[in-house]
Amino acid sequence: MKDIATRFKENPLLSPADLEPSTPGLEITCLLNPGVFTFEDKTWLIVRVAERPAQKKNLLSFPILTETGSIQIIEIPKNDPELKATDARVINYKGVDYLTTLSHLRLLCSDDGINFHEPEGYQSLVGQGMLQTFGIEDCRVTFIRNKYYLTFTAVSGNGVGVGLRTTRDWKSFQSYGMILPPHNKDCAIFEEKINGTFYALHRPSSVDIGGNYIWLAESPDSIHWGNHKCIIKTRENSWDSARVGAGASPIRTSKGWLEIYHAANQQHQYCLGAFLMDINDPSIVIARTEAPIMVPTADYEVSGFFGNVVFTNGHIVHPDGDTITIYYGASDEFVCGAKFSIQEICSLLKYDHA
Ligand code: MAN
Repeated sequence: MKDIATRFKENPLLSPADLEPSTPGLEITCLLNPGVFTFEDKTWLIVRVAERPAQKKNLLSFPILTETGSIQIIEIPKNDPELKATDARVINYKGVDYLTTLSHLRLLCSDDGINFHEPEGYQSLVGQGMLQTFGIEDCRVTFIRNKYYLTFTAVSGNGVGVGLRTTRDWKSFQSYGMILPPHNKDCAIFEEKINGTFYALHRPSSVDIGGNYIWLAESPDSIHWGNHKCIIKTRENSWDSARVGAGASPIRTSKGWLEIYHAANQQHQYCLGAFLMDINDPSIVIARTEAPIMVPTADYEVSGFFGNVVFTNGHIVHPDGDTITIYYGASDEFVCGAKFSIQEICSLLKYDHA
């Protein structure tokens, strides 16, 4: 299927072998889903680094964090009848779910938006406490008034929720624990307050009635969220039939807030689409793309740790006001870049399909 993304010819920009593992005995299995921001005139990625030990033939092994922050390795014989391992990303053992890798977040920067390196003097962000023992993932970065707000997925045996940390200098961080409890992820705070109120998109999941839909919430302080509204649902028999989730913060355009979102179908293929919200009241969805704007087609998107995935949670809007570079995770293993035109995305919005 054709899409409207102009992929960087340098893709993949980053592969697991490009960085050093955090800890002796672990390997980087996946580099994926970077949050994106500008700081000191450079483009920065806060990339998800997913690690595990080198896998032995008959053993499945993965790290988890203890509540005090040390790493513990769990090893399970592959032929154990109590092991259910059908998804590369998550397993169930003796009735308990685990992730097959442990993720932390690492800072990279670049002068040209293509070649990234790890600058000296900046530390990784790692899981802290009992709600992040399976790691932290997929960070969105929102910049409001000299402060960066980091919303990320916090995973533990207690469930998957949204954590918040803030920083001004990327060296010291303030942690606010879990701001949206399980099951919730894909949280992106708007880069402007509307009438003095913070807004965020997020993705609670309902196991029985309901589904995996995008919701909007309001907050007086970015920590306490309320007035939740469900604004974007999955569509039957479509590329976005199983799960939908927000990408990065919405982009202000003359037509409204433009959000690029990801969605999976029943076969776990992840594509990108877009929708438009009213500029003064983002709970009003004005329009939505019918077809995806990006579909996994390149080799590095089709095959990898978890193939057929393009997933974005970070972008840069260029000074021309029309070009955006999205950075994205390809097949849950590589970090890639692609350019879009905001006008072209807007031309594909269907005003009667919201
Ligand atoms: C899903 C996938 C994984 C992720 C977990 C926890 O299984 O998105 O990549 O690690 O959720 O967030």
